[in-house]
Amino acid sequence: MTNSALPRVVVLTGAGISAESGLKTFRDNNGLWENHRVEDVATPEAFARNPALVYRFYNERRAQLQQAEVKPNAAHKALADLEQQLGDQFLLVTQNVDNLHERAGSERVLHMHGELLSARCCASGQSHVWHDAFDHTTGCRCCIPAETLRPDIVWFGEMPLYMDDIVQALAQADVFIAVGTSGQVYPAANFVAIAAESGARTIEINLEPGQQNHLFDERITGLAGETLPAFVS
Ligand code: BV8
Repeated sequence: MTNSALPRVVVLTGAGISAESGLKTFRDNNGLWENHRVEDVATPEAFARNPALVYRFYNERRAQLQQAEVKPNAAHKALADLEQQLGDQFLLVTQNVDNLHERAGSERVLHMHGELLSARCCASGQSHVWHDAFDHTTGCRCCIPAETLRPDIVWFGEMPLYMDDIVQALAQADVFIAVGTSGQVYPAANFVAIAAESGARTIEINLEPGQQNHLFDERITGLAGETLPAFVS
């Protein structure tokens, strides 16, 4: 990104922004799923050990995301409106793998932890739209054989996506806002420190103080669906 286009407002979202849309967060259910810690299911080792379990984990979350009642909420819409107002002075980075930001109208969303509705070919690294018939025995009808198909997700121990762009934007930001994240997962948890280091005004919008709350200049506590629209209006 050239300096002139560098965004002045960088927003990081986490699972909490999608909570009011009906999607579970990671730590509300204690990060447990089928008696497995998420950190134990969302890893390359877990996928190598038991691909069917990992597929089930993501198929369940994809099915939940595609339920009719799961829609973007006012917080997603507030960020889409902010992007409309600020144009390339605005950058949205999300840790979430759902598509609610896009469905709310956000046009440029950096999914640093990948996307639930996308598949990846381990051989080429290419991403493809997820077909529901996928699994580790059938692969993808048109593009990815079973043996190289995986969910297009950044697992624990894997490098998140877009890191160069994100760090460059944080280093130039005037404002950094974290919404609905517990600040427990790195490197996203470090973003507030990078932004603060470069003099940005930092704001945490969360239901409760996150693990990095001491690093923020300001904290707004409450439901993102109420606090964020009020904050950006
Ligand atoms: C990396 C995809 C290095 C999966 C995710 C040991 C081994 C390996 C690595 C590590 C290790 N120890 C530490 C690490 C680093 C590790 C890490 O940080 N671990 C943590 C657990 C300590 N990080 C990594 O592994 C990262 N990679 O370090 O790579 C490297 C270097 C070189 C080369 C190669 C590699 C990769 C991390 C990415 C993992 N993938 N997601 C999936 O989604 O299935 S992380 C996962 O956690 C999700 O993306 C989620 O978004 C993210 C963070 O969680 P939150 O979004 O914050 O959600 P959470 O539930 O925690 O909090 C919700 C918050 O919302 C709460 O505060 C709540 O109060 C609030 N809230 C709730 N409702 C509302 C609300 N707020 C407002 N309104 C509401 N209504």
